[in-house]
Amino acid sequence: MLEFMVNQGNALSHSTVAYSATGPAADSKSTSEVSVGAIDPWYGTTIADYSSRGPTNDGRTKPDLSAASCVTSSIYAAPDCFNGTSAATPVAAGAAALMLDQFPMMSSSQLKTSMLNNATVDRGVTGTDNTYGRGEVILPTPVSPDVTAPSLTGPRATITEGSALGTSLVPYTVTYSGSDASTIARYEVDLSVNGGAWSRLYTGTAKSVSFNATPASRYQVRVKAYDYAANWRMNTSRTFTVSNYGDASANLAYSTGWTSLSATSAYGGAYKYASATNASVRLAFTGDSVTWIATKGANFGSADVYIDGVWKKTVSLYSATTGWRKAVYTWSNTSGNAENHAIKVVARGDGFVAIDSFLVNS
Ligand SMILES: [Ca+2]
Ligand SMILES: [Ca+2]
Ligand SMILES: [Ca+2]
Repeated sequence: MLEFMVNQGNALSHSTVAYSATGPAADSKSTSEVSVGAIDPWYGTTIADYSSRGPTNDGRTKPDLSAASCVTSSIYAAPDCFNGTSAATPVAAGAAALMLDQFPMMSSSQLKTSMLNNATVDRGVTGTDNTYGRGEVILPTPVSPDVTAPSLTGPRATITEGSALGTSLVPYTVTYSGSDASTIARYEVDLSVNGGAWSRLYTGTAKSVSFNATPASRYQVRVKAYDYAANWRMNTSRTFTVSNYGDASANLAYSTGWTSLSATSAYGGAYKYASATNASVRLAFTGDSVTWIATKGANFGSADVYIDGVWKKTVSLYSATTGWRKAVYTWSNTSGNAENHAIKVVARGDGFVAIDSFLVNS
């Protein structure tokens, strides 16, 4: 049904649903949009008869909230007042601006959620309704502003265990962790290569990010953690580089019984393998982490890995399909600084064990 009416004697208007606008002024499906009902007068608790009711034509509850209307100002002095949802909307916007001033890192949709959850008082029927929305905007008692920067551990960069190397590139994972009383709003992670300018690697709330490193290049990562009040702390890693100790490296001390095999898919074009129980290889290195690169396959078995003579893990190289350049094991020290350590791989005798390379982060 189409109804026509005369609006204050000035213009011919039409209405489709009682109390409802003929069309939306903005996309009310937007997660950042706030539809505001008018409580008139401002000192009352009752919705104005002119304030649009929900639901929307597609059944969503509206308005989102309500705010005071019929307010006085330098322009609208008592006994006159500025009314309508035209007045209620800037009242809600002013409250939103105050909340944003306290927590400037909130996104618009987070601000909307925070307003609904923390700055409304229920009106009308209990709970969210199609007349008042979540309720009337009443700002809570101000809390002491957060002026404390987040705490931040890391960043720490290590070769990604379980990954497959490229023919040259080495997948790295950068980890870090922040905490804050008003929670972490976001991290910004930057990467510098060979002392060059910082480039943005990541922005978001995840506590790790990946990048590919080239052996012998020098890297630095830095992480900036923001809380919602826009306090921040930034930590920068030391400069690090990945050193490749290939299967034929003179630094690798092999027991007897190892055979070298050329394979174009292997890292550096070759790997060594052994199958005898206790066939072993040892690498003494200086770094903060070491990664064993191996070939995997159906005839492959497992090996025990020791760091500085202490058993760490039994690693299986079995795979139904052949896997090349696999980072099968990564060990990291606790300090994050380059130290002298040794890794030893000892075959368990249940199949082939492959040494393709050891990569050291130094
Ligand atoms: Ca209600
Ligand atoms: Ca803080
Ligand atoms: Ca190799």
